[in-house]
Amino acid sequence: MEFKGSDRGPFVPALIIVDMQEDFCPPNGSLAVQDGRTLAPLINDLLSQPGFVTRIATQDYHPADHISFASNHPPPNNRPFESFIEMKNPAPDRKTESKPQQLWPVHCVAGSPGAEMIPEIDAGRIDLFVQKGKHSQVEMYSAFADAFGNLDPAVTSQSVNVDIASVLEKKGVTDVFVVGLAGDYCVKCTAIDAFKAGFRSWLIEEGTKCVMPDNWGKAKEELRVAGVSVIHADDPIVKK
Ligand code: VGL
Ligand code: ZN
Repeated sequence: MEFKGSDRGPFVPALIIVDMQEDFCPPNGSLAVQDGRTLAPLINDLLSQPGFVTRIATQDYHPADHISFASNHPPPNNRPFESFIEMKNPAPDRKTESKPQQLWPVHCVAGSPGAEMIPEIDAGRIDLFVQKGKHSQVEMYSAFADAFGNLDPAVTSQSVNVDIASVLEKKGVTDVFVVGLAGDYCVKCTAIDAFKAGFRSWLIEEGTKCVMPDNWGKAKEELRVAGVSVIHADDPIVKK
């Protein structure tokens, strides 16, 4: 892969495919994103491009008692998609900090069929699977950090199986390309945190779909303000 610009220094790209899992896809996913499965051909095309120094897939990977599952909370404030509960920072020195957490249907329970990658994705080309959201008491949309932005491995090692920023740094990655599900949650947060971690961050618009499609305009603005470039699949930078 080649960058068609000039004077930007080294270009060492990585691909991050976010949460292309059964529970996020029709027809049977418990948190299905409309047309989520239709992203597979474009993602496989990206996977087949030779330029990426690493190809990483993330998986939402929750314990059954995860704080984001509506059914783990008492009524009346336990309506999936609608209710929010107060979530505490799991960092020992930040326990007084809390923030509202949206509730979801049970999804992507570790080891369950819903947590599996969809078989349409060419998993043989994926170098590393990042499993996130493993800590029962905290949400983790981004593959880089939990909902409180915790980066200390002493805290995050309970939420995620690998420190993705270190993996990318060791490979000399300069640029991260992000696709997958869902554009308004895990894809957005992962792309923003990639930029925060010091990588140029590119989100390929045709490579994502939103839980709530009406959210995409607002999400794109948040991404832009946060330093992420939302680009198209046929832009020169993603062409071989
Ligand atoms: C996601 C909601 C809850 C996502 C994960 O992958 O975008 N959304 N958990
Ligand atoms: Zn989740």
